[in-house]
Amino acid sequence: MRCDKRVLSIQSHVSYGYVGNRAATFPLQLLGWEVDAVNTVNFSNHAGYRNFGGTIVTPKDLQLMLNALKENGMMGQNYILTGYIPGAESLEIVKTYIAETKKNHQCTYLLDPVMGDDDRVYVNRDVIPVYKSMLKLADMITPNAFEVELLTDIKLSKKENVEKALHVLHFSYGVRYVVISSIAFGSEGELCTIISSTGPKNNVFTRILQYPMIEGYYSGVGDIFSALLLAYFESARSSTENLSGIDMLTQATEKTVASIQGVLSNTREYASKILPADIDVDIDNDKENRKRIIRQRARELRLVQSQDEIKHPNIKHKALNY
Ligand code: PXL
Repeated sequence: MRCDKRVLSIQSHVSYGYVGNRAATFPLQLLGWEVDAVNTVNFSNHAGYRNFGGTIVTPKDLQLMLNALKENGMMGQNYILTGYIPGAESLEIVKTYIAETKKNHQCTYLLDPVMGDDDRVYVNRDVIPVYKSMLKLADMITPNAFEVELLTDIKLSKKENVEKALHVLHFSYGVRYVVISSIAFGSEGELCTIISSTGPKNNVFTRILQYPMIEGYYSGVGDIFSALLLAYFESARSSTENLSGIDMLTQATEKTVASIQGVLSNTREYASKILPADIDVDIDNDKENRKRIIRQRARELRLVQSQDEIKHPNIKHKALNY
């Protein structure tokens, strides 16, 4: 029997902290999902720390894992989520696997094209054309503004350009649900903008949600964003409310933003307590290095401590027509 809430999640693994599958799995399980996690890297901590150890899963090993899932009849998930996959060869393997799965049974694919942020690419650039070729397989995508620019070659500096880029994603690539997870328009630097848009089968409907920018950079936020969007989207889709596509996507986006604000608020509160206390970092006595590590560690998301915020998001910011 197929489970309605079962997701294959292909992302990174870290031992310490929360990015990739470590950011996605716990919130999804908390919301009642079975998560079949395939790890693309096996690192000590995220790459934002100066020092990290571990290995990238080789394309061969990734292929072996996916082959075994197939041979054992373990490909019946009704959702697939992909995130940090840092090389083109592995991404091609994932693409082939998803194409086969989608031929085999009805399944919704959320592609988060994790490539970079703030004009900085943090994967191998050879993934860009592969992601472009995967868009036709995707039902939903959650790029940030920089990733939209990489996928569409359109700079998102102005409002008209956002519409142009959405047009390319919906019509040239055929993606039905697009959520741009963060845009900072020049003069509105204080506000963070999220765009949710549906097409192309019906007309394009686009909504905009804005909230005050939360200062500081927290790794893994994009990864919980896509995981929660998937979960809240499915709960909107399976609800008895009979919502339209854009209303399902909007409800999911509003809940996702609310949850993440809760997680970030708990994280900031914790960081403000531990930073002055100079927690026990048992490392060499290079003072600057020690301080940097403490700051990084203080910014690890407080997921385990934010279960209420994830289960019962308190929506404060509503989306409007664009
Ligand atoms: O959140 C993106 C991400 C995923 N996986 C790894 C990372 C990062 C960002 O730093 O280092 C391993």
